[in-house]
Amino acid sequence: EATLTNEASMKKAELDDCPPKSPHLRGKSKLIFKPDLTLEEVQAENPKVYGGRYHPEECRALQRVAILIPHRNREKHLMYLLEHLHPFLQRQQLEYGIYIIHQAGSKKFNRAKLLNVGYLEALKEENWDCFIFHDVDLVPENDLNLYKCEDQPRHLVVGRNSTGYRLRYNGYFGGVTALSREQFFKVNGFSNNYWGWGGEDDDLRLRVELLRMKISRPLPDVGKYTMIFHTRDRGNEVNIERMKLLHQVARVWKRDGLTSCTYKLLSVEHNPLYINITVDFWSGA
Ligand code: UD2
Ligand code: MN
Repeated sequence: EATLTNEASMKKAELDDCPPKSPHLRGKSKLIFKPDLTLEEVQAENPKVYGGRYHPEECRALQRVAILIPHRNREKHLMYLLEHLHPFLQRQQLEYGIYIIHQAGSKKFNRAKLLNVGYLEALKEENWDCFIFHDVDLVPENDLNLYKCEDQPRHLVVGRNSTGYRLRYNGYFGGVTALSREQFFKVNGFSNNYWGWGGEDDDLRLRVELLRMKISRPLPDVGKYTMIFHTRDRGNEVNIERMKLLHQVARVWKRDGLTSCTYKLLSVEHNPLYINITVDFWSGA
């Protein structure tokens, strides 16, 4: 087994770098969500993905990218996202892994803390260059929207179908964001204290600004997403504490984040199309 792994990585090292612009990009495409789609079909459409990971065969990818998706009870959304995201990322010639971070139990949902867990756990298996923090229900419409990191944090959702494809408000940093390993480490990740809906994305923006980084975005025509319709989930009710929390970011960010993220890891499973990490935030605490 050790020899096999060595041979595989030697083969990768011999390849030339992928070109700055992938020849496989298509631009905008019409998204279709087949009502009777199954995960087996998505698997059959993606024979080159192993254990949730892929790397181009023809060249050495410019970045290694981990896609982190917070999840609970959205299986259908997850299936549609996987169906679209795998070919999308492959057309971009990226080396990538898709991680689903699943919150066990039915207590209040914590998107931000799940994403901290994803970052910490993904780095245990690969030194990823770039992290994409991705809602499960947002499907990118244009493959010119590159899922890689730059010298400043990026916000990839300029608009979506449900809001007329306009930025929701100035400074909005929700939905899908790209931060390099170093950028996310510098801001100490997300806050762990946002339980329920809202605020955690603004908190991350404030951290980024406190560290004098500048957020960049793709052009409106490129940063387009379809959000699969949903209502507010049970266990993710609006967080009425969020304004109070947002007022203390500058004071607490150094001790609330990656450095204070405690959790109980229940399982890490390498499924064909994604790596599933299940965590519990309460047991023993
Ligand atoms: C917005 C933001 C989102 C986040 C949220 C506030 C956009 C496009 N998205 O999403 O990034 O800031 O507001 O917290 O602006 N989830 C589950 N199961 C649940 C609840 C949530 O899997 O029971 C995950 C899932 O990945 C979902 C995400 O959390 O996409 C955000 O939750 P939402 O979709 O209910 O919130 P939404 O659309 O207002
Ligand atoms: Mn949503």
